[in-house]
Amino acid sequence: MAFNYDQYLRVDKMPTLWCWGCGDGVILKSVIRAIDKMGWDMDKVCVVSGIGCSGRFSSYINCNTVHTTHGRTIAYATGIKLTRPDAHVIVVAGDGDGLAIGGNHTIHGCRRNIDLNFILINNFIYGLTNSQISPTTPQGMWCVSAQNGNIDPTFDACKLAIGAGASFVARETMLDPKKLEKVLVKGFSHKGFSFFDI
Ligand SMILES: Cc1ncc(C[n+]2csc(CCOP(=O)(O)OP(=O)(O)O)c2C)c(N)n1
Ligand code: SF4
Ligand SMILES: [Mg+2]
Repeated sequence: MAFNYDQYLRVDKMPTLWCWGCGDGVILKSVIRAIDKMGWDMDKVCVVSGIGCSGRFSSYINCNTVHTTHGRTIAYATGIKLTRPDAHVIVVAGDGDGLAIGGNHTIHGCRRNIDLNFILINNFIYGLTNSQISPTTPQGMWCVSAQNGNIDPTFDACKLAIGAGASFVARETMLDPKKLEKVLVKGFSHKGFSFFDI
């Protein structure tokens, strides 16, 4: 039987604002299937997202949601987890949000190893603002803010998370949604800071 996504989505918000073919929708569906596998009550799930195309995540999933300020997802999520330890808190941030403006917060979220699930939607670019370089933009790649190609070395988000003390670190692509779902279930089952570089 086909999986019924509707019960997990705010169908009144459809269609999404994401471009046709954007991976964000694939990640959203994988997260929903992983939540379903976990058997979590959606009244106990809280999704905290930042600003960017990835930030739209909290608009479409039908649970407790907070669409926060750019780069400050972990501060909000930490407060929520401290006041509601029974909640399953999922943070969604872009590579710009989580590694540039919010990089400092990401480091200390990993270090504190709070029981949060941090999903970095790493599309190697500032998507929403029309493609400026981010810390993960491949070297040499053309961007609106690097017309002759990005001169900066590329940042490895997983190495950062491991070094900072996250106790679960995984990298998976949205090109393999079934595998992504399994990795999400593994991280969601982990107690401590789960870092997903997707
Ligand atoms: C404090 C602040 N600075 C800058 C911006 C402008 N801004 C909005 S989204 C964004 C970057 C988005 O890139 P990323 O986090 O990678 O998300 P994506 O759109 O790629 O999912 C920026 C710089 C903002 N909204 N707030
Ligand atoms: S600009 Fe990029 S990240 Fe944003 S919705 Fe379109 S394809 Fe997705
Ligand atoms: Mg991005």
